[in-house]
Amino acid sequence: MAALCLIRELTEAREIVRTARAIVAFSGAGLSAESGISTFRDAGGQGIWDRYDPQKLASAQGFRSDPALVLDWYRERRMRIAAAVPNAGHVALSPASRVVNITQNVDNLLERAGAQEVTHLHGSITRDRCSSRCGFSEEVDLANPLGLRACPRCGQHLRPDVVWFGETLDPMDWEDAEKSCRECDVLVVIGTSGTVFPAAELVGVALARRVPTIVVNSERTGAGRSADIEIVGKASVVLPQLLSGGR
Ligand code: BV8
Ligand code: ZN
Repeated sequence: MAALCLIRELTEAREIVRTARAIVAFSGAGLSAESGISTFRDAGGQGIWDRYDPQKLASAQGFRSDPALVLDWYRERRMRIAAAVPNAGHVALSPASRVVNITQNVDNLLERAGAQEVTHLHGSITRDRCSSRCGFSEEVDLANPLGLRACPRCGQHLRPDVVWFGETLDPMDWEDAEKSCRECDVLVVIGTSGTVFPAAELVGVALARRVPTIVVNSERTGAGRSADIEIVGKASVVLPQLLSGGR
């Protein structure tokens, strides 16, 4: 029965995508899960980090209280991302699929799959920036990430150029994302629990315009209840079928 539902939902969703003019893909950690990047909810895996709460580590407070611990966490994640390979879900979201990518993810797997102009609402783990915002920032070698170090311009600590809990999103990124969701004619919500705000509010922007909203998630989520179509399946399996239809 479930397989029949999946086929029906996928067929309906493909038709919506096929005829769409402006597709926005709003993604979360589930998009990179099959590339071996643990999600925030499933972070309680076997790794060292299952003893820590990602929300505490991904915070300015956490960095202030133990910068070395937080940077160790980012070091581990950076090396894992360097070793990861974009999965078929990332590839399906590449330029050929006419998709505007807005992601909560800080990894660079969409770019490595060929996607251009990805909006990273929560920043990017590929860069370090000055913790006192003096303006210094630089790309880091994900395969050989450096530890705690001083900003060469002002001497304060450098930190990953990501948005931590309790920090505001980059206004330009937020404005771009909201505008895309106001102008799209279909929103595909991929691999997100919809628990992190204000990012999760983007779904509401599309729903308020009665724009068709398609949720792709390996589990049934709350977002599915308000969406037009909920496809329960893995991103790397569903997205190539959903987006490969061309015009
Ligand atoms: C802010 C960067 C002003 C760091 C991250 C209301 C409005 C505004 C703010 C708040 C608000 N309510 C609460 C807040 C505060 C807070 C917040 O949202 N808290 C939550 C937890 C309640 N928000 C903030 O602090 C934001 N700042 O608004 O500033 C302000 C400040 C304070 C108070 C008010 C206003 C900043 C939030 C940004 C935090 N930074 N990342 C880093 O990554 O190192 S968020 C982090 O969480 C990641 O970006 C990650 O993407 C995200 C987790 O969400 P998901 O992506 O959804 O991942 P998750 O693991 O939860 O779910 C994975 C899903 O995938 C699951 O559904 C699973 O079923 C599915 N899945 C798994 N495998 C697959 C799959 N699906 C498909 N295929 C698969 N194979
Ligand atoms: Zn500085």
